[in-house]
Amino acid sequence: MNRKQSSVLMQRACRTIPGGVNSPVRAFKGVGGDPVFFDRADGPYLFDVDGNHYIDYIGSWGPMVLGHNHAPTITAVQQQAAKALGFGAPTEAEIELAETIVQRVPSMQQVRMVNSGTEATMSAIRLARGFTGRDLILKFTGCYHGHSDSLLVKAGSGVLTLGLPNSPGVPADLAACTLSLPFNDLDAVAQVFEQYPGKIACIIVEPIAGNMGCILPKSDYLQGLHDIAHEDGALLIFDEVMTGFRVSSGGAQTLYGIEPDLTTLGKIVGGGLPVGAFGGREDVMQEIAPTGPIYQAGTLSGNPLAMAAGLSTLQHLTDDVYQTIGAATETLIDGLVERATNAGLQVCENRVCGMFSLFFGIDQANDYDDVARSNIDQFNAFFHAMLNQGVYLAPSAFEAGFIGATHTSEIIQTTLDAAEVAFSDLVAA
Ligand code: KE4
Repeated sequence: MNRKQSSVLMQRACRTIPGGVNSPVRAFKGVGGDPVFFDRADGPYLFDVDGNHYIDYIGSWGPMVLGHNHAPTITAVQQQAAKALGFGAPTEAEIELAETIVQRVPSMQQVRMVNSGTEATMSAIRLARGFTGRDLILKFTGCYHGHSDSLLVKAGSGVLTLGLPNSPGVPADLAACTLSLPFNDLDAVAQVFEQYPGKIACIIVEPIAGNMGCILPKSDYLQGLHDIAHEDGALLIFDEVMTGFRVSSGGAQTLYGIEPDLTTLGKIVGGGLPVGAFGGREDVMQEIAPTGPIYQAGTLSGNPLAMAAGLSTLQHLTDDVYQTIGAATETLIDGLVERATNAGLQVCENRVCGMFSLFFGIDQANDYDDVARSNIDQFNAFFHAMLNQGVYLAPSAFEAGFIGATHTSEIIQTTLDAAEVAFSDLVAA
């Protein structure tokens, strides 16, 4: 597949942008080779600058759950753009999106809009520390919550992809306030709360991890986190930036029936435009300025274009759409496992409505250590074999894949046909 123009653009980009990208995981460092530069997208398809097209399993890292170029959403943004791009003042659209969020996510009694998932989690952490008067926070190895200082400790996603244990530039004193434990290990959580009684402000967790590959919580895990945190007076924060409005209309918390104290959102809630949000218990949210002393702000927070895109997306995410996406997820993953196994490859997978990961060379993936043991070279070879057949997967074994409403049965079948070729190439190599 000829991607010469992408390579030319990458060389040009590197002259003015570090690594040629505005977010590290796009740089293909994990899988090797030059990233693909895209020109346009439609439904499940991406079209690159060399005229190639690909079935898209990233969807802008989650937001494009209705498919690219979703007509009502494009129209909503165009109509708002014709009125104003922004005010720096309140609008009714912000209320409409807030009302929609709290209606769909019952634990979120109040919500504040921000401009990214990072801002959402950074703000939620500050709120938890201010509300509890405690400094320590607990996260889990391989979970990624954006790039704010306190959360770049044993993080996932691009930090894992680039093999960075932590990030330079985070003061040691601040990093020391972040405790990190293996995901899915409830005993370790109980022990750390015994070790630091009354000191931990919050637990922040991806209820379904998506930044060390897709990792599902063990059956009692989330309830255990909830109970241990509350027994000690700590808050439970569900980082649903990835799972929010993806795995169900109310996110992972609705799927598992757990009510966190705070929830962070991003990606889908902005319909592809820059939006994050954090919210939860009203008594906690009231501590945020201007009603409370804990400061948080943003020039473009609640931007009307972004509100229009987010509102349209949520309004079109009906129960039927989730059923369609769920069925497509099952068909794709069952088909991938069947074909890989028939080719003689050892694979395992984790899947949930609209989100999945395929792992090579291991028989289970329950935490970061499992994924670290997987055959990354085989994943990378699979990635490129699929890319060269017009299927665009996440360019890292430590990411999740995303399925949207426009991944029809024909699209899934085309993907499975490409995978059959890719698996046989792997075995033949
Ligand atoms: P952003 O600041 O990138 O909008 O959101 C950070 C974030 C927070 N929490 C979770 C659970 C997330 O998955 C993310 C961001 N996800 C990555 C994909 N693994 C974004 C892709 C990128 O970094 O370019």
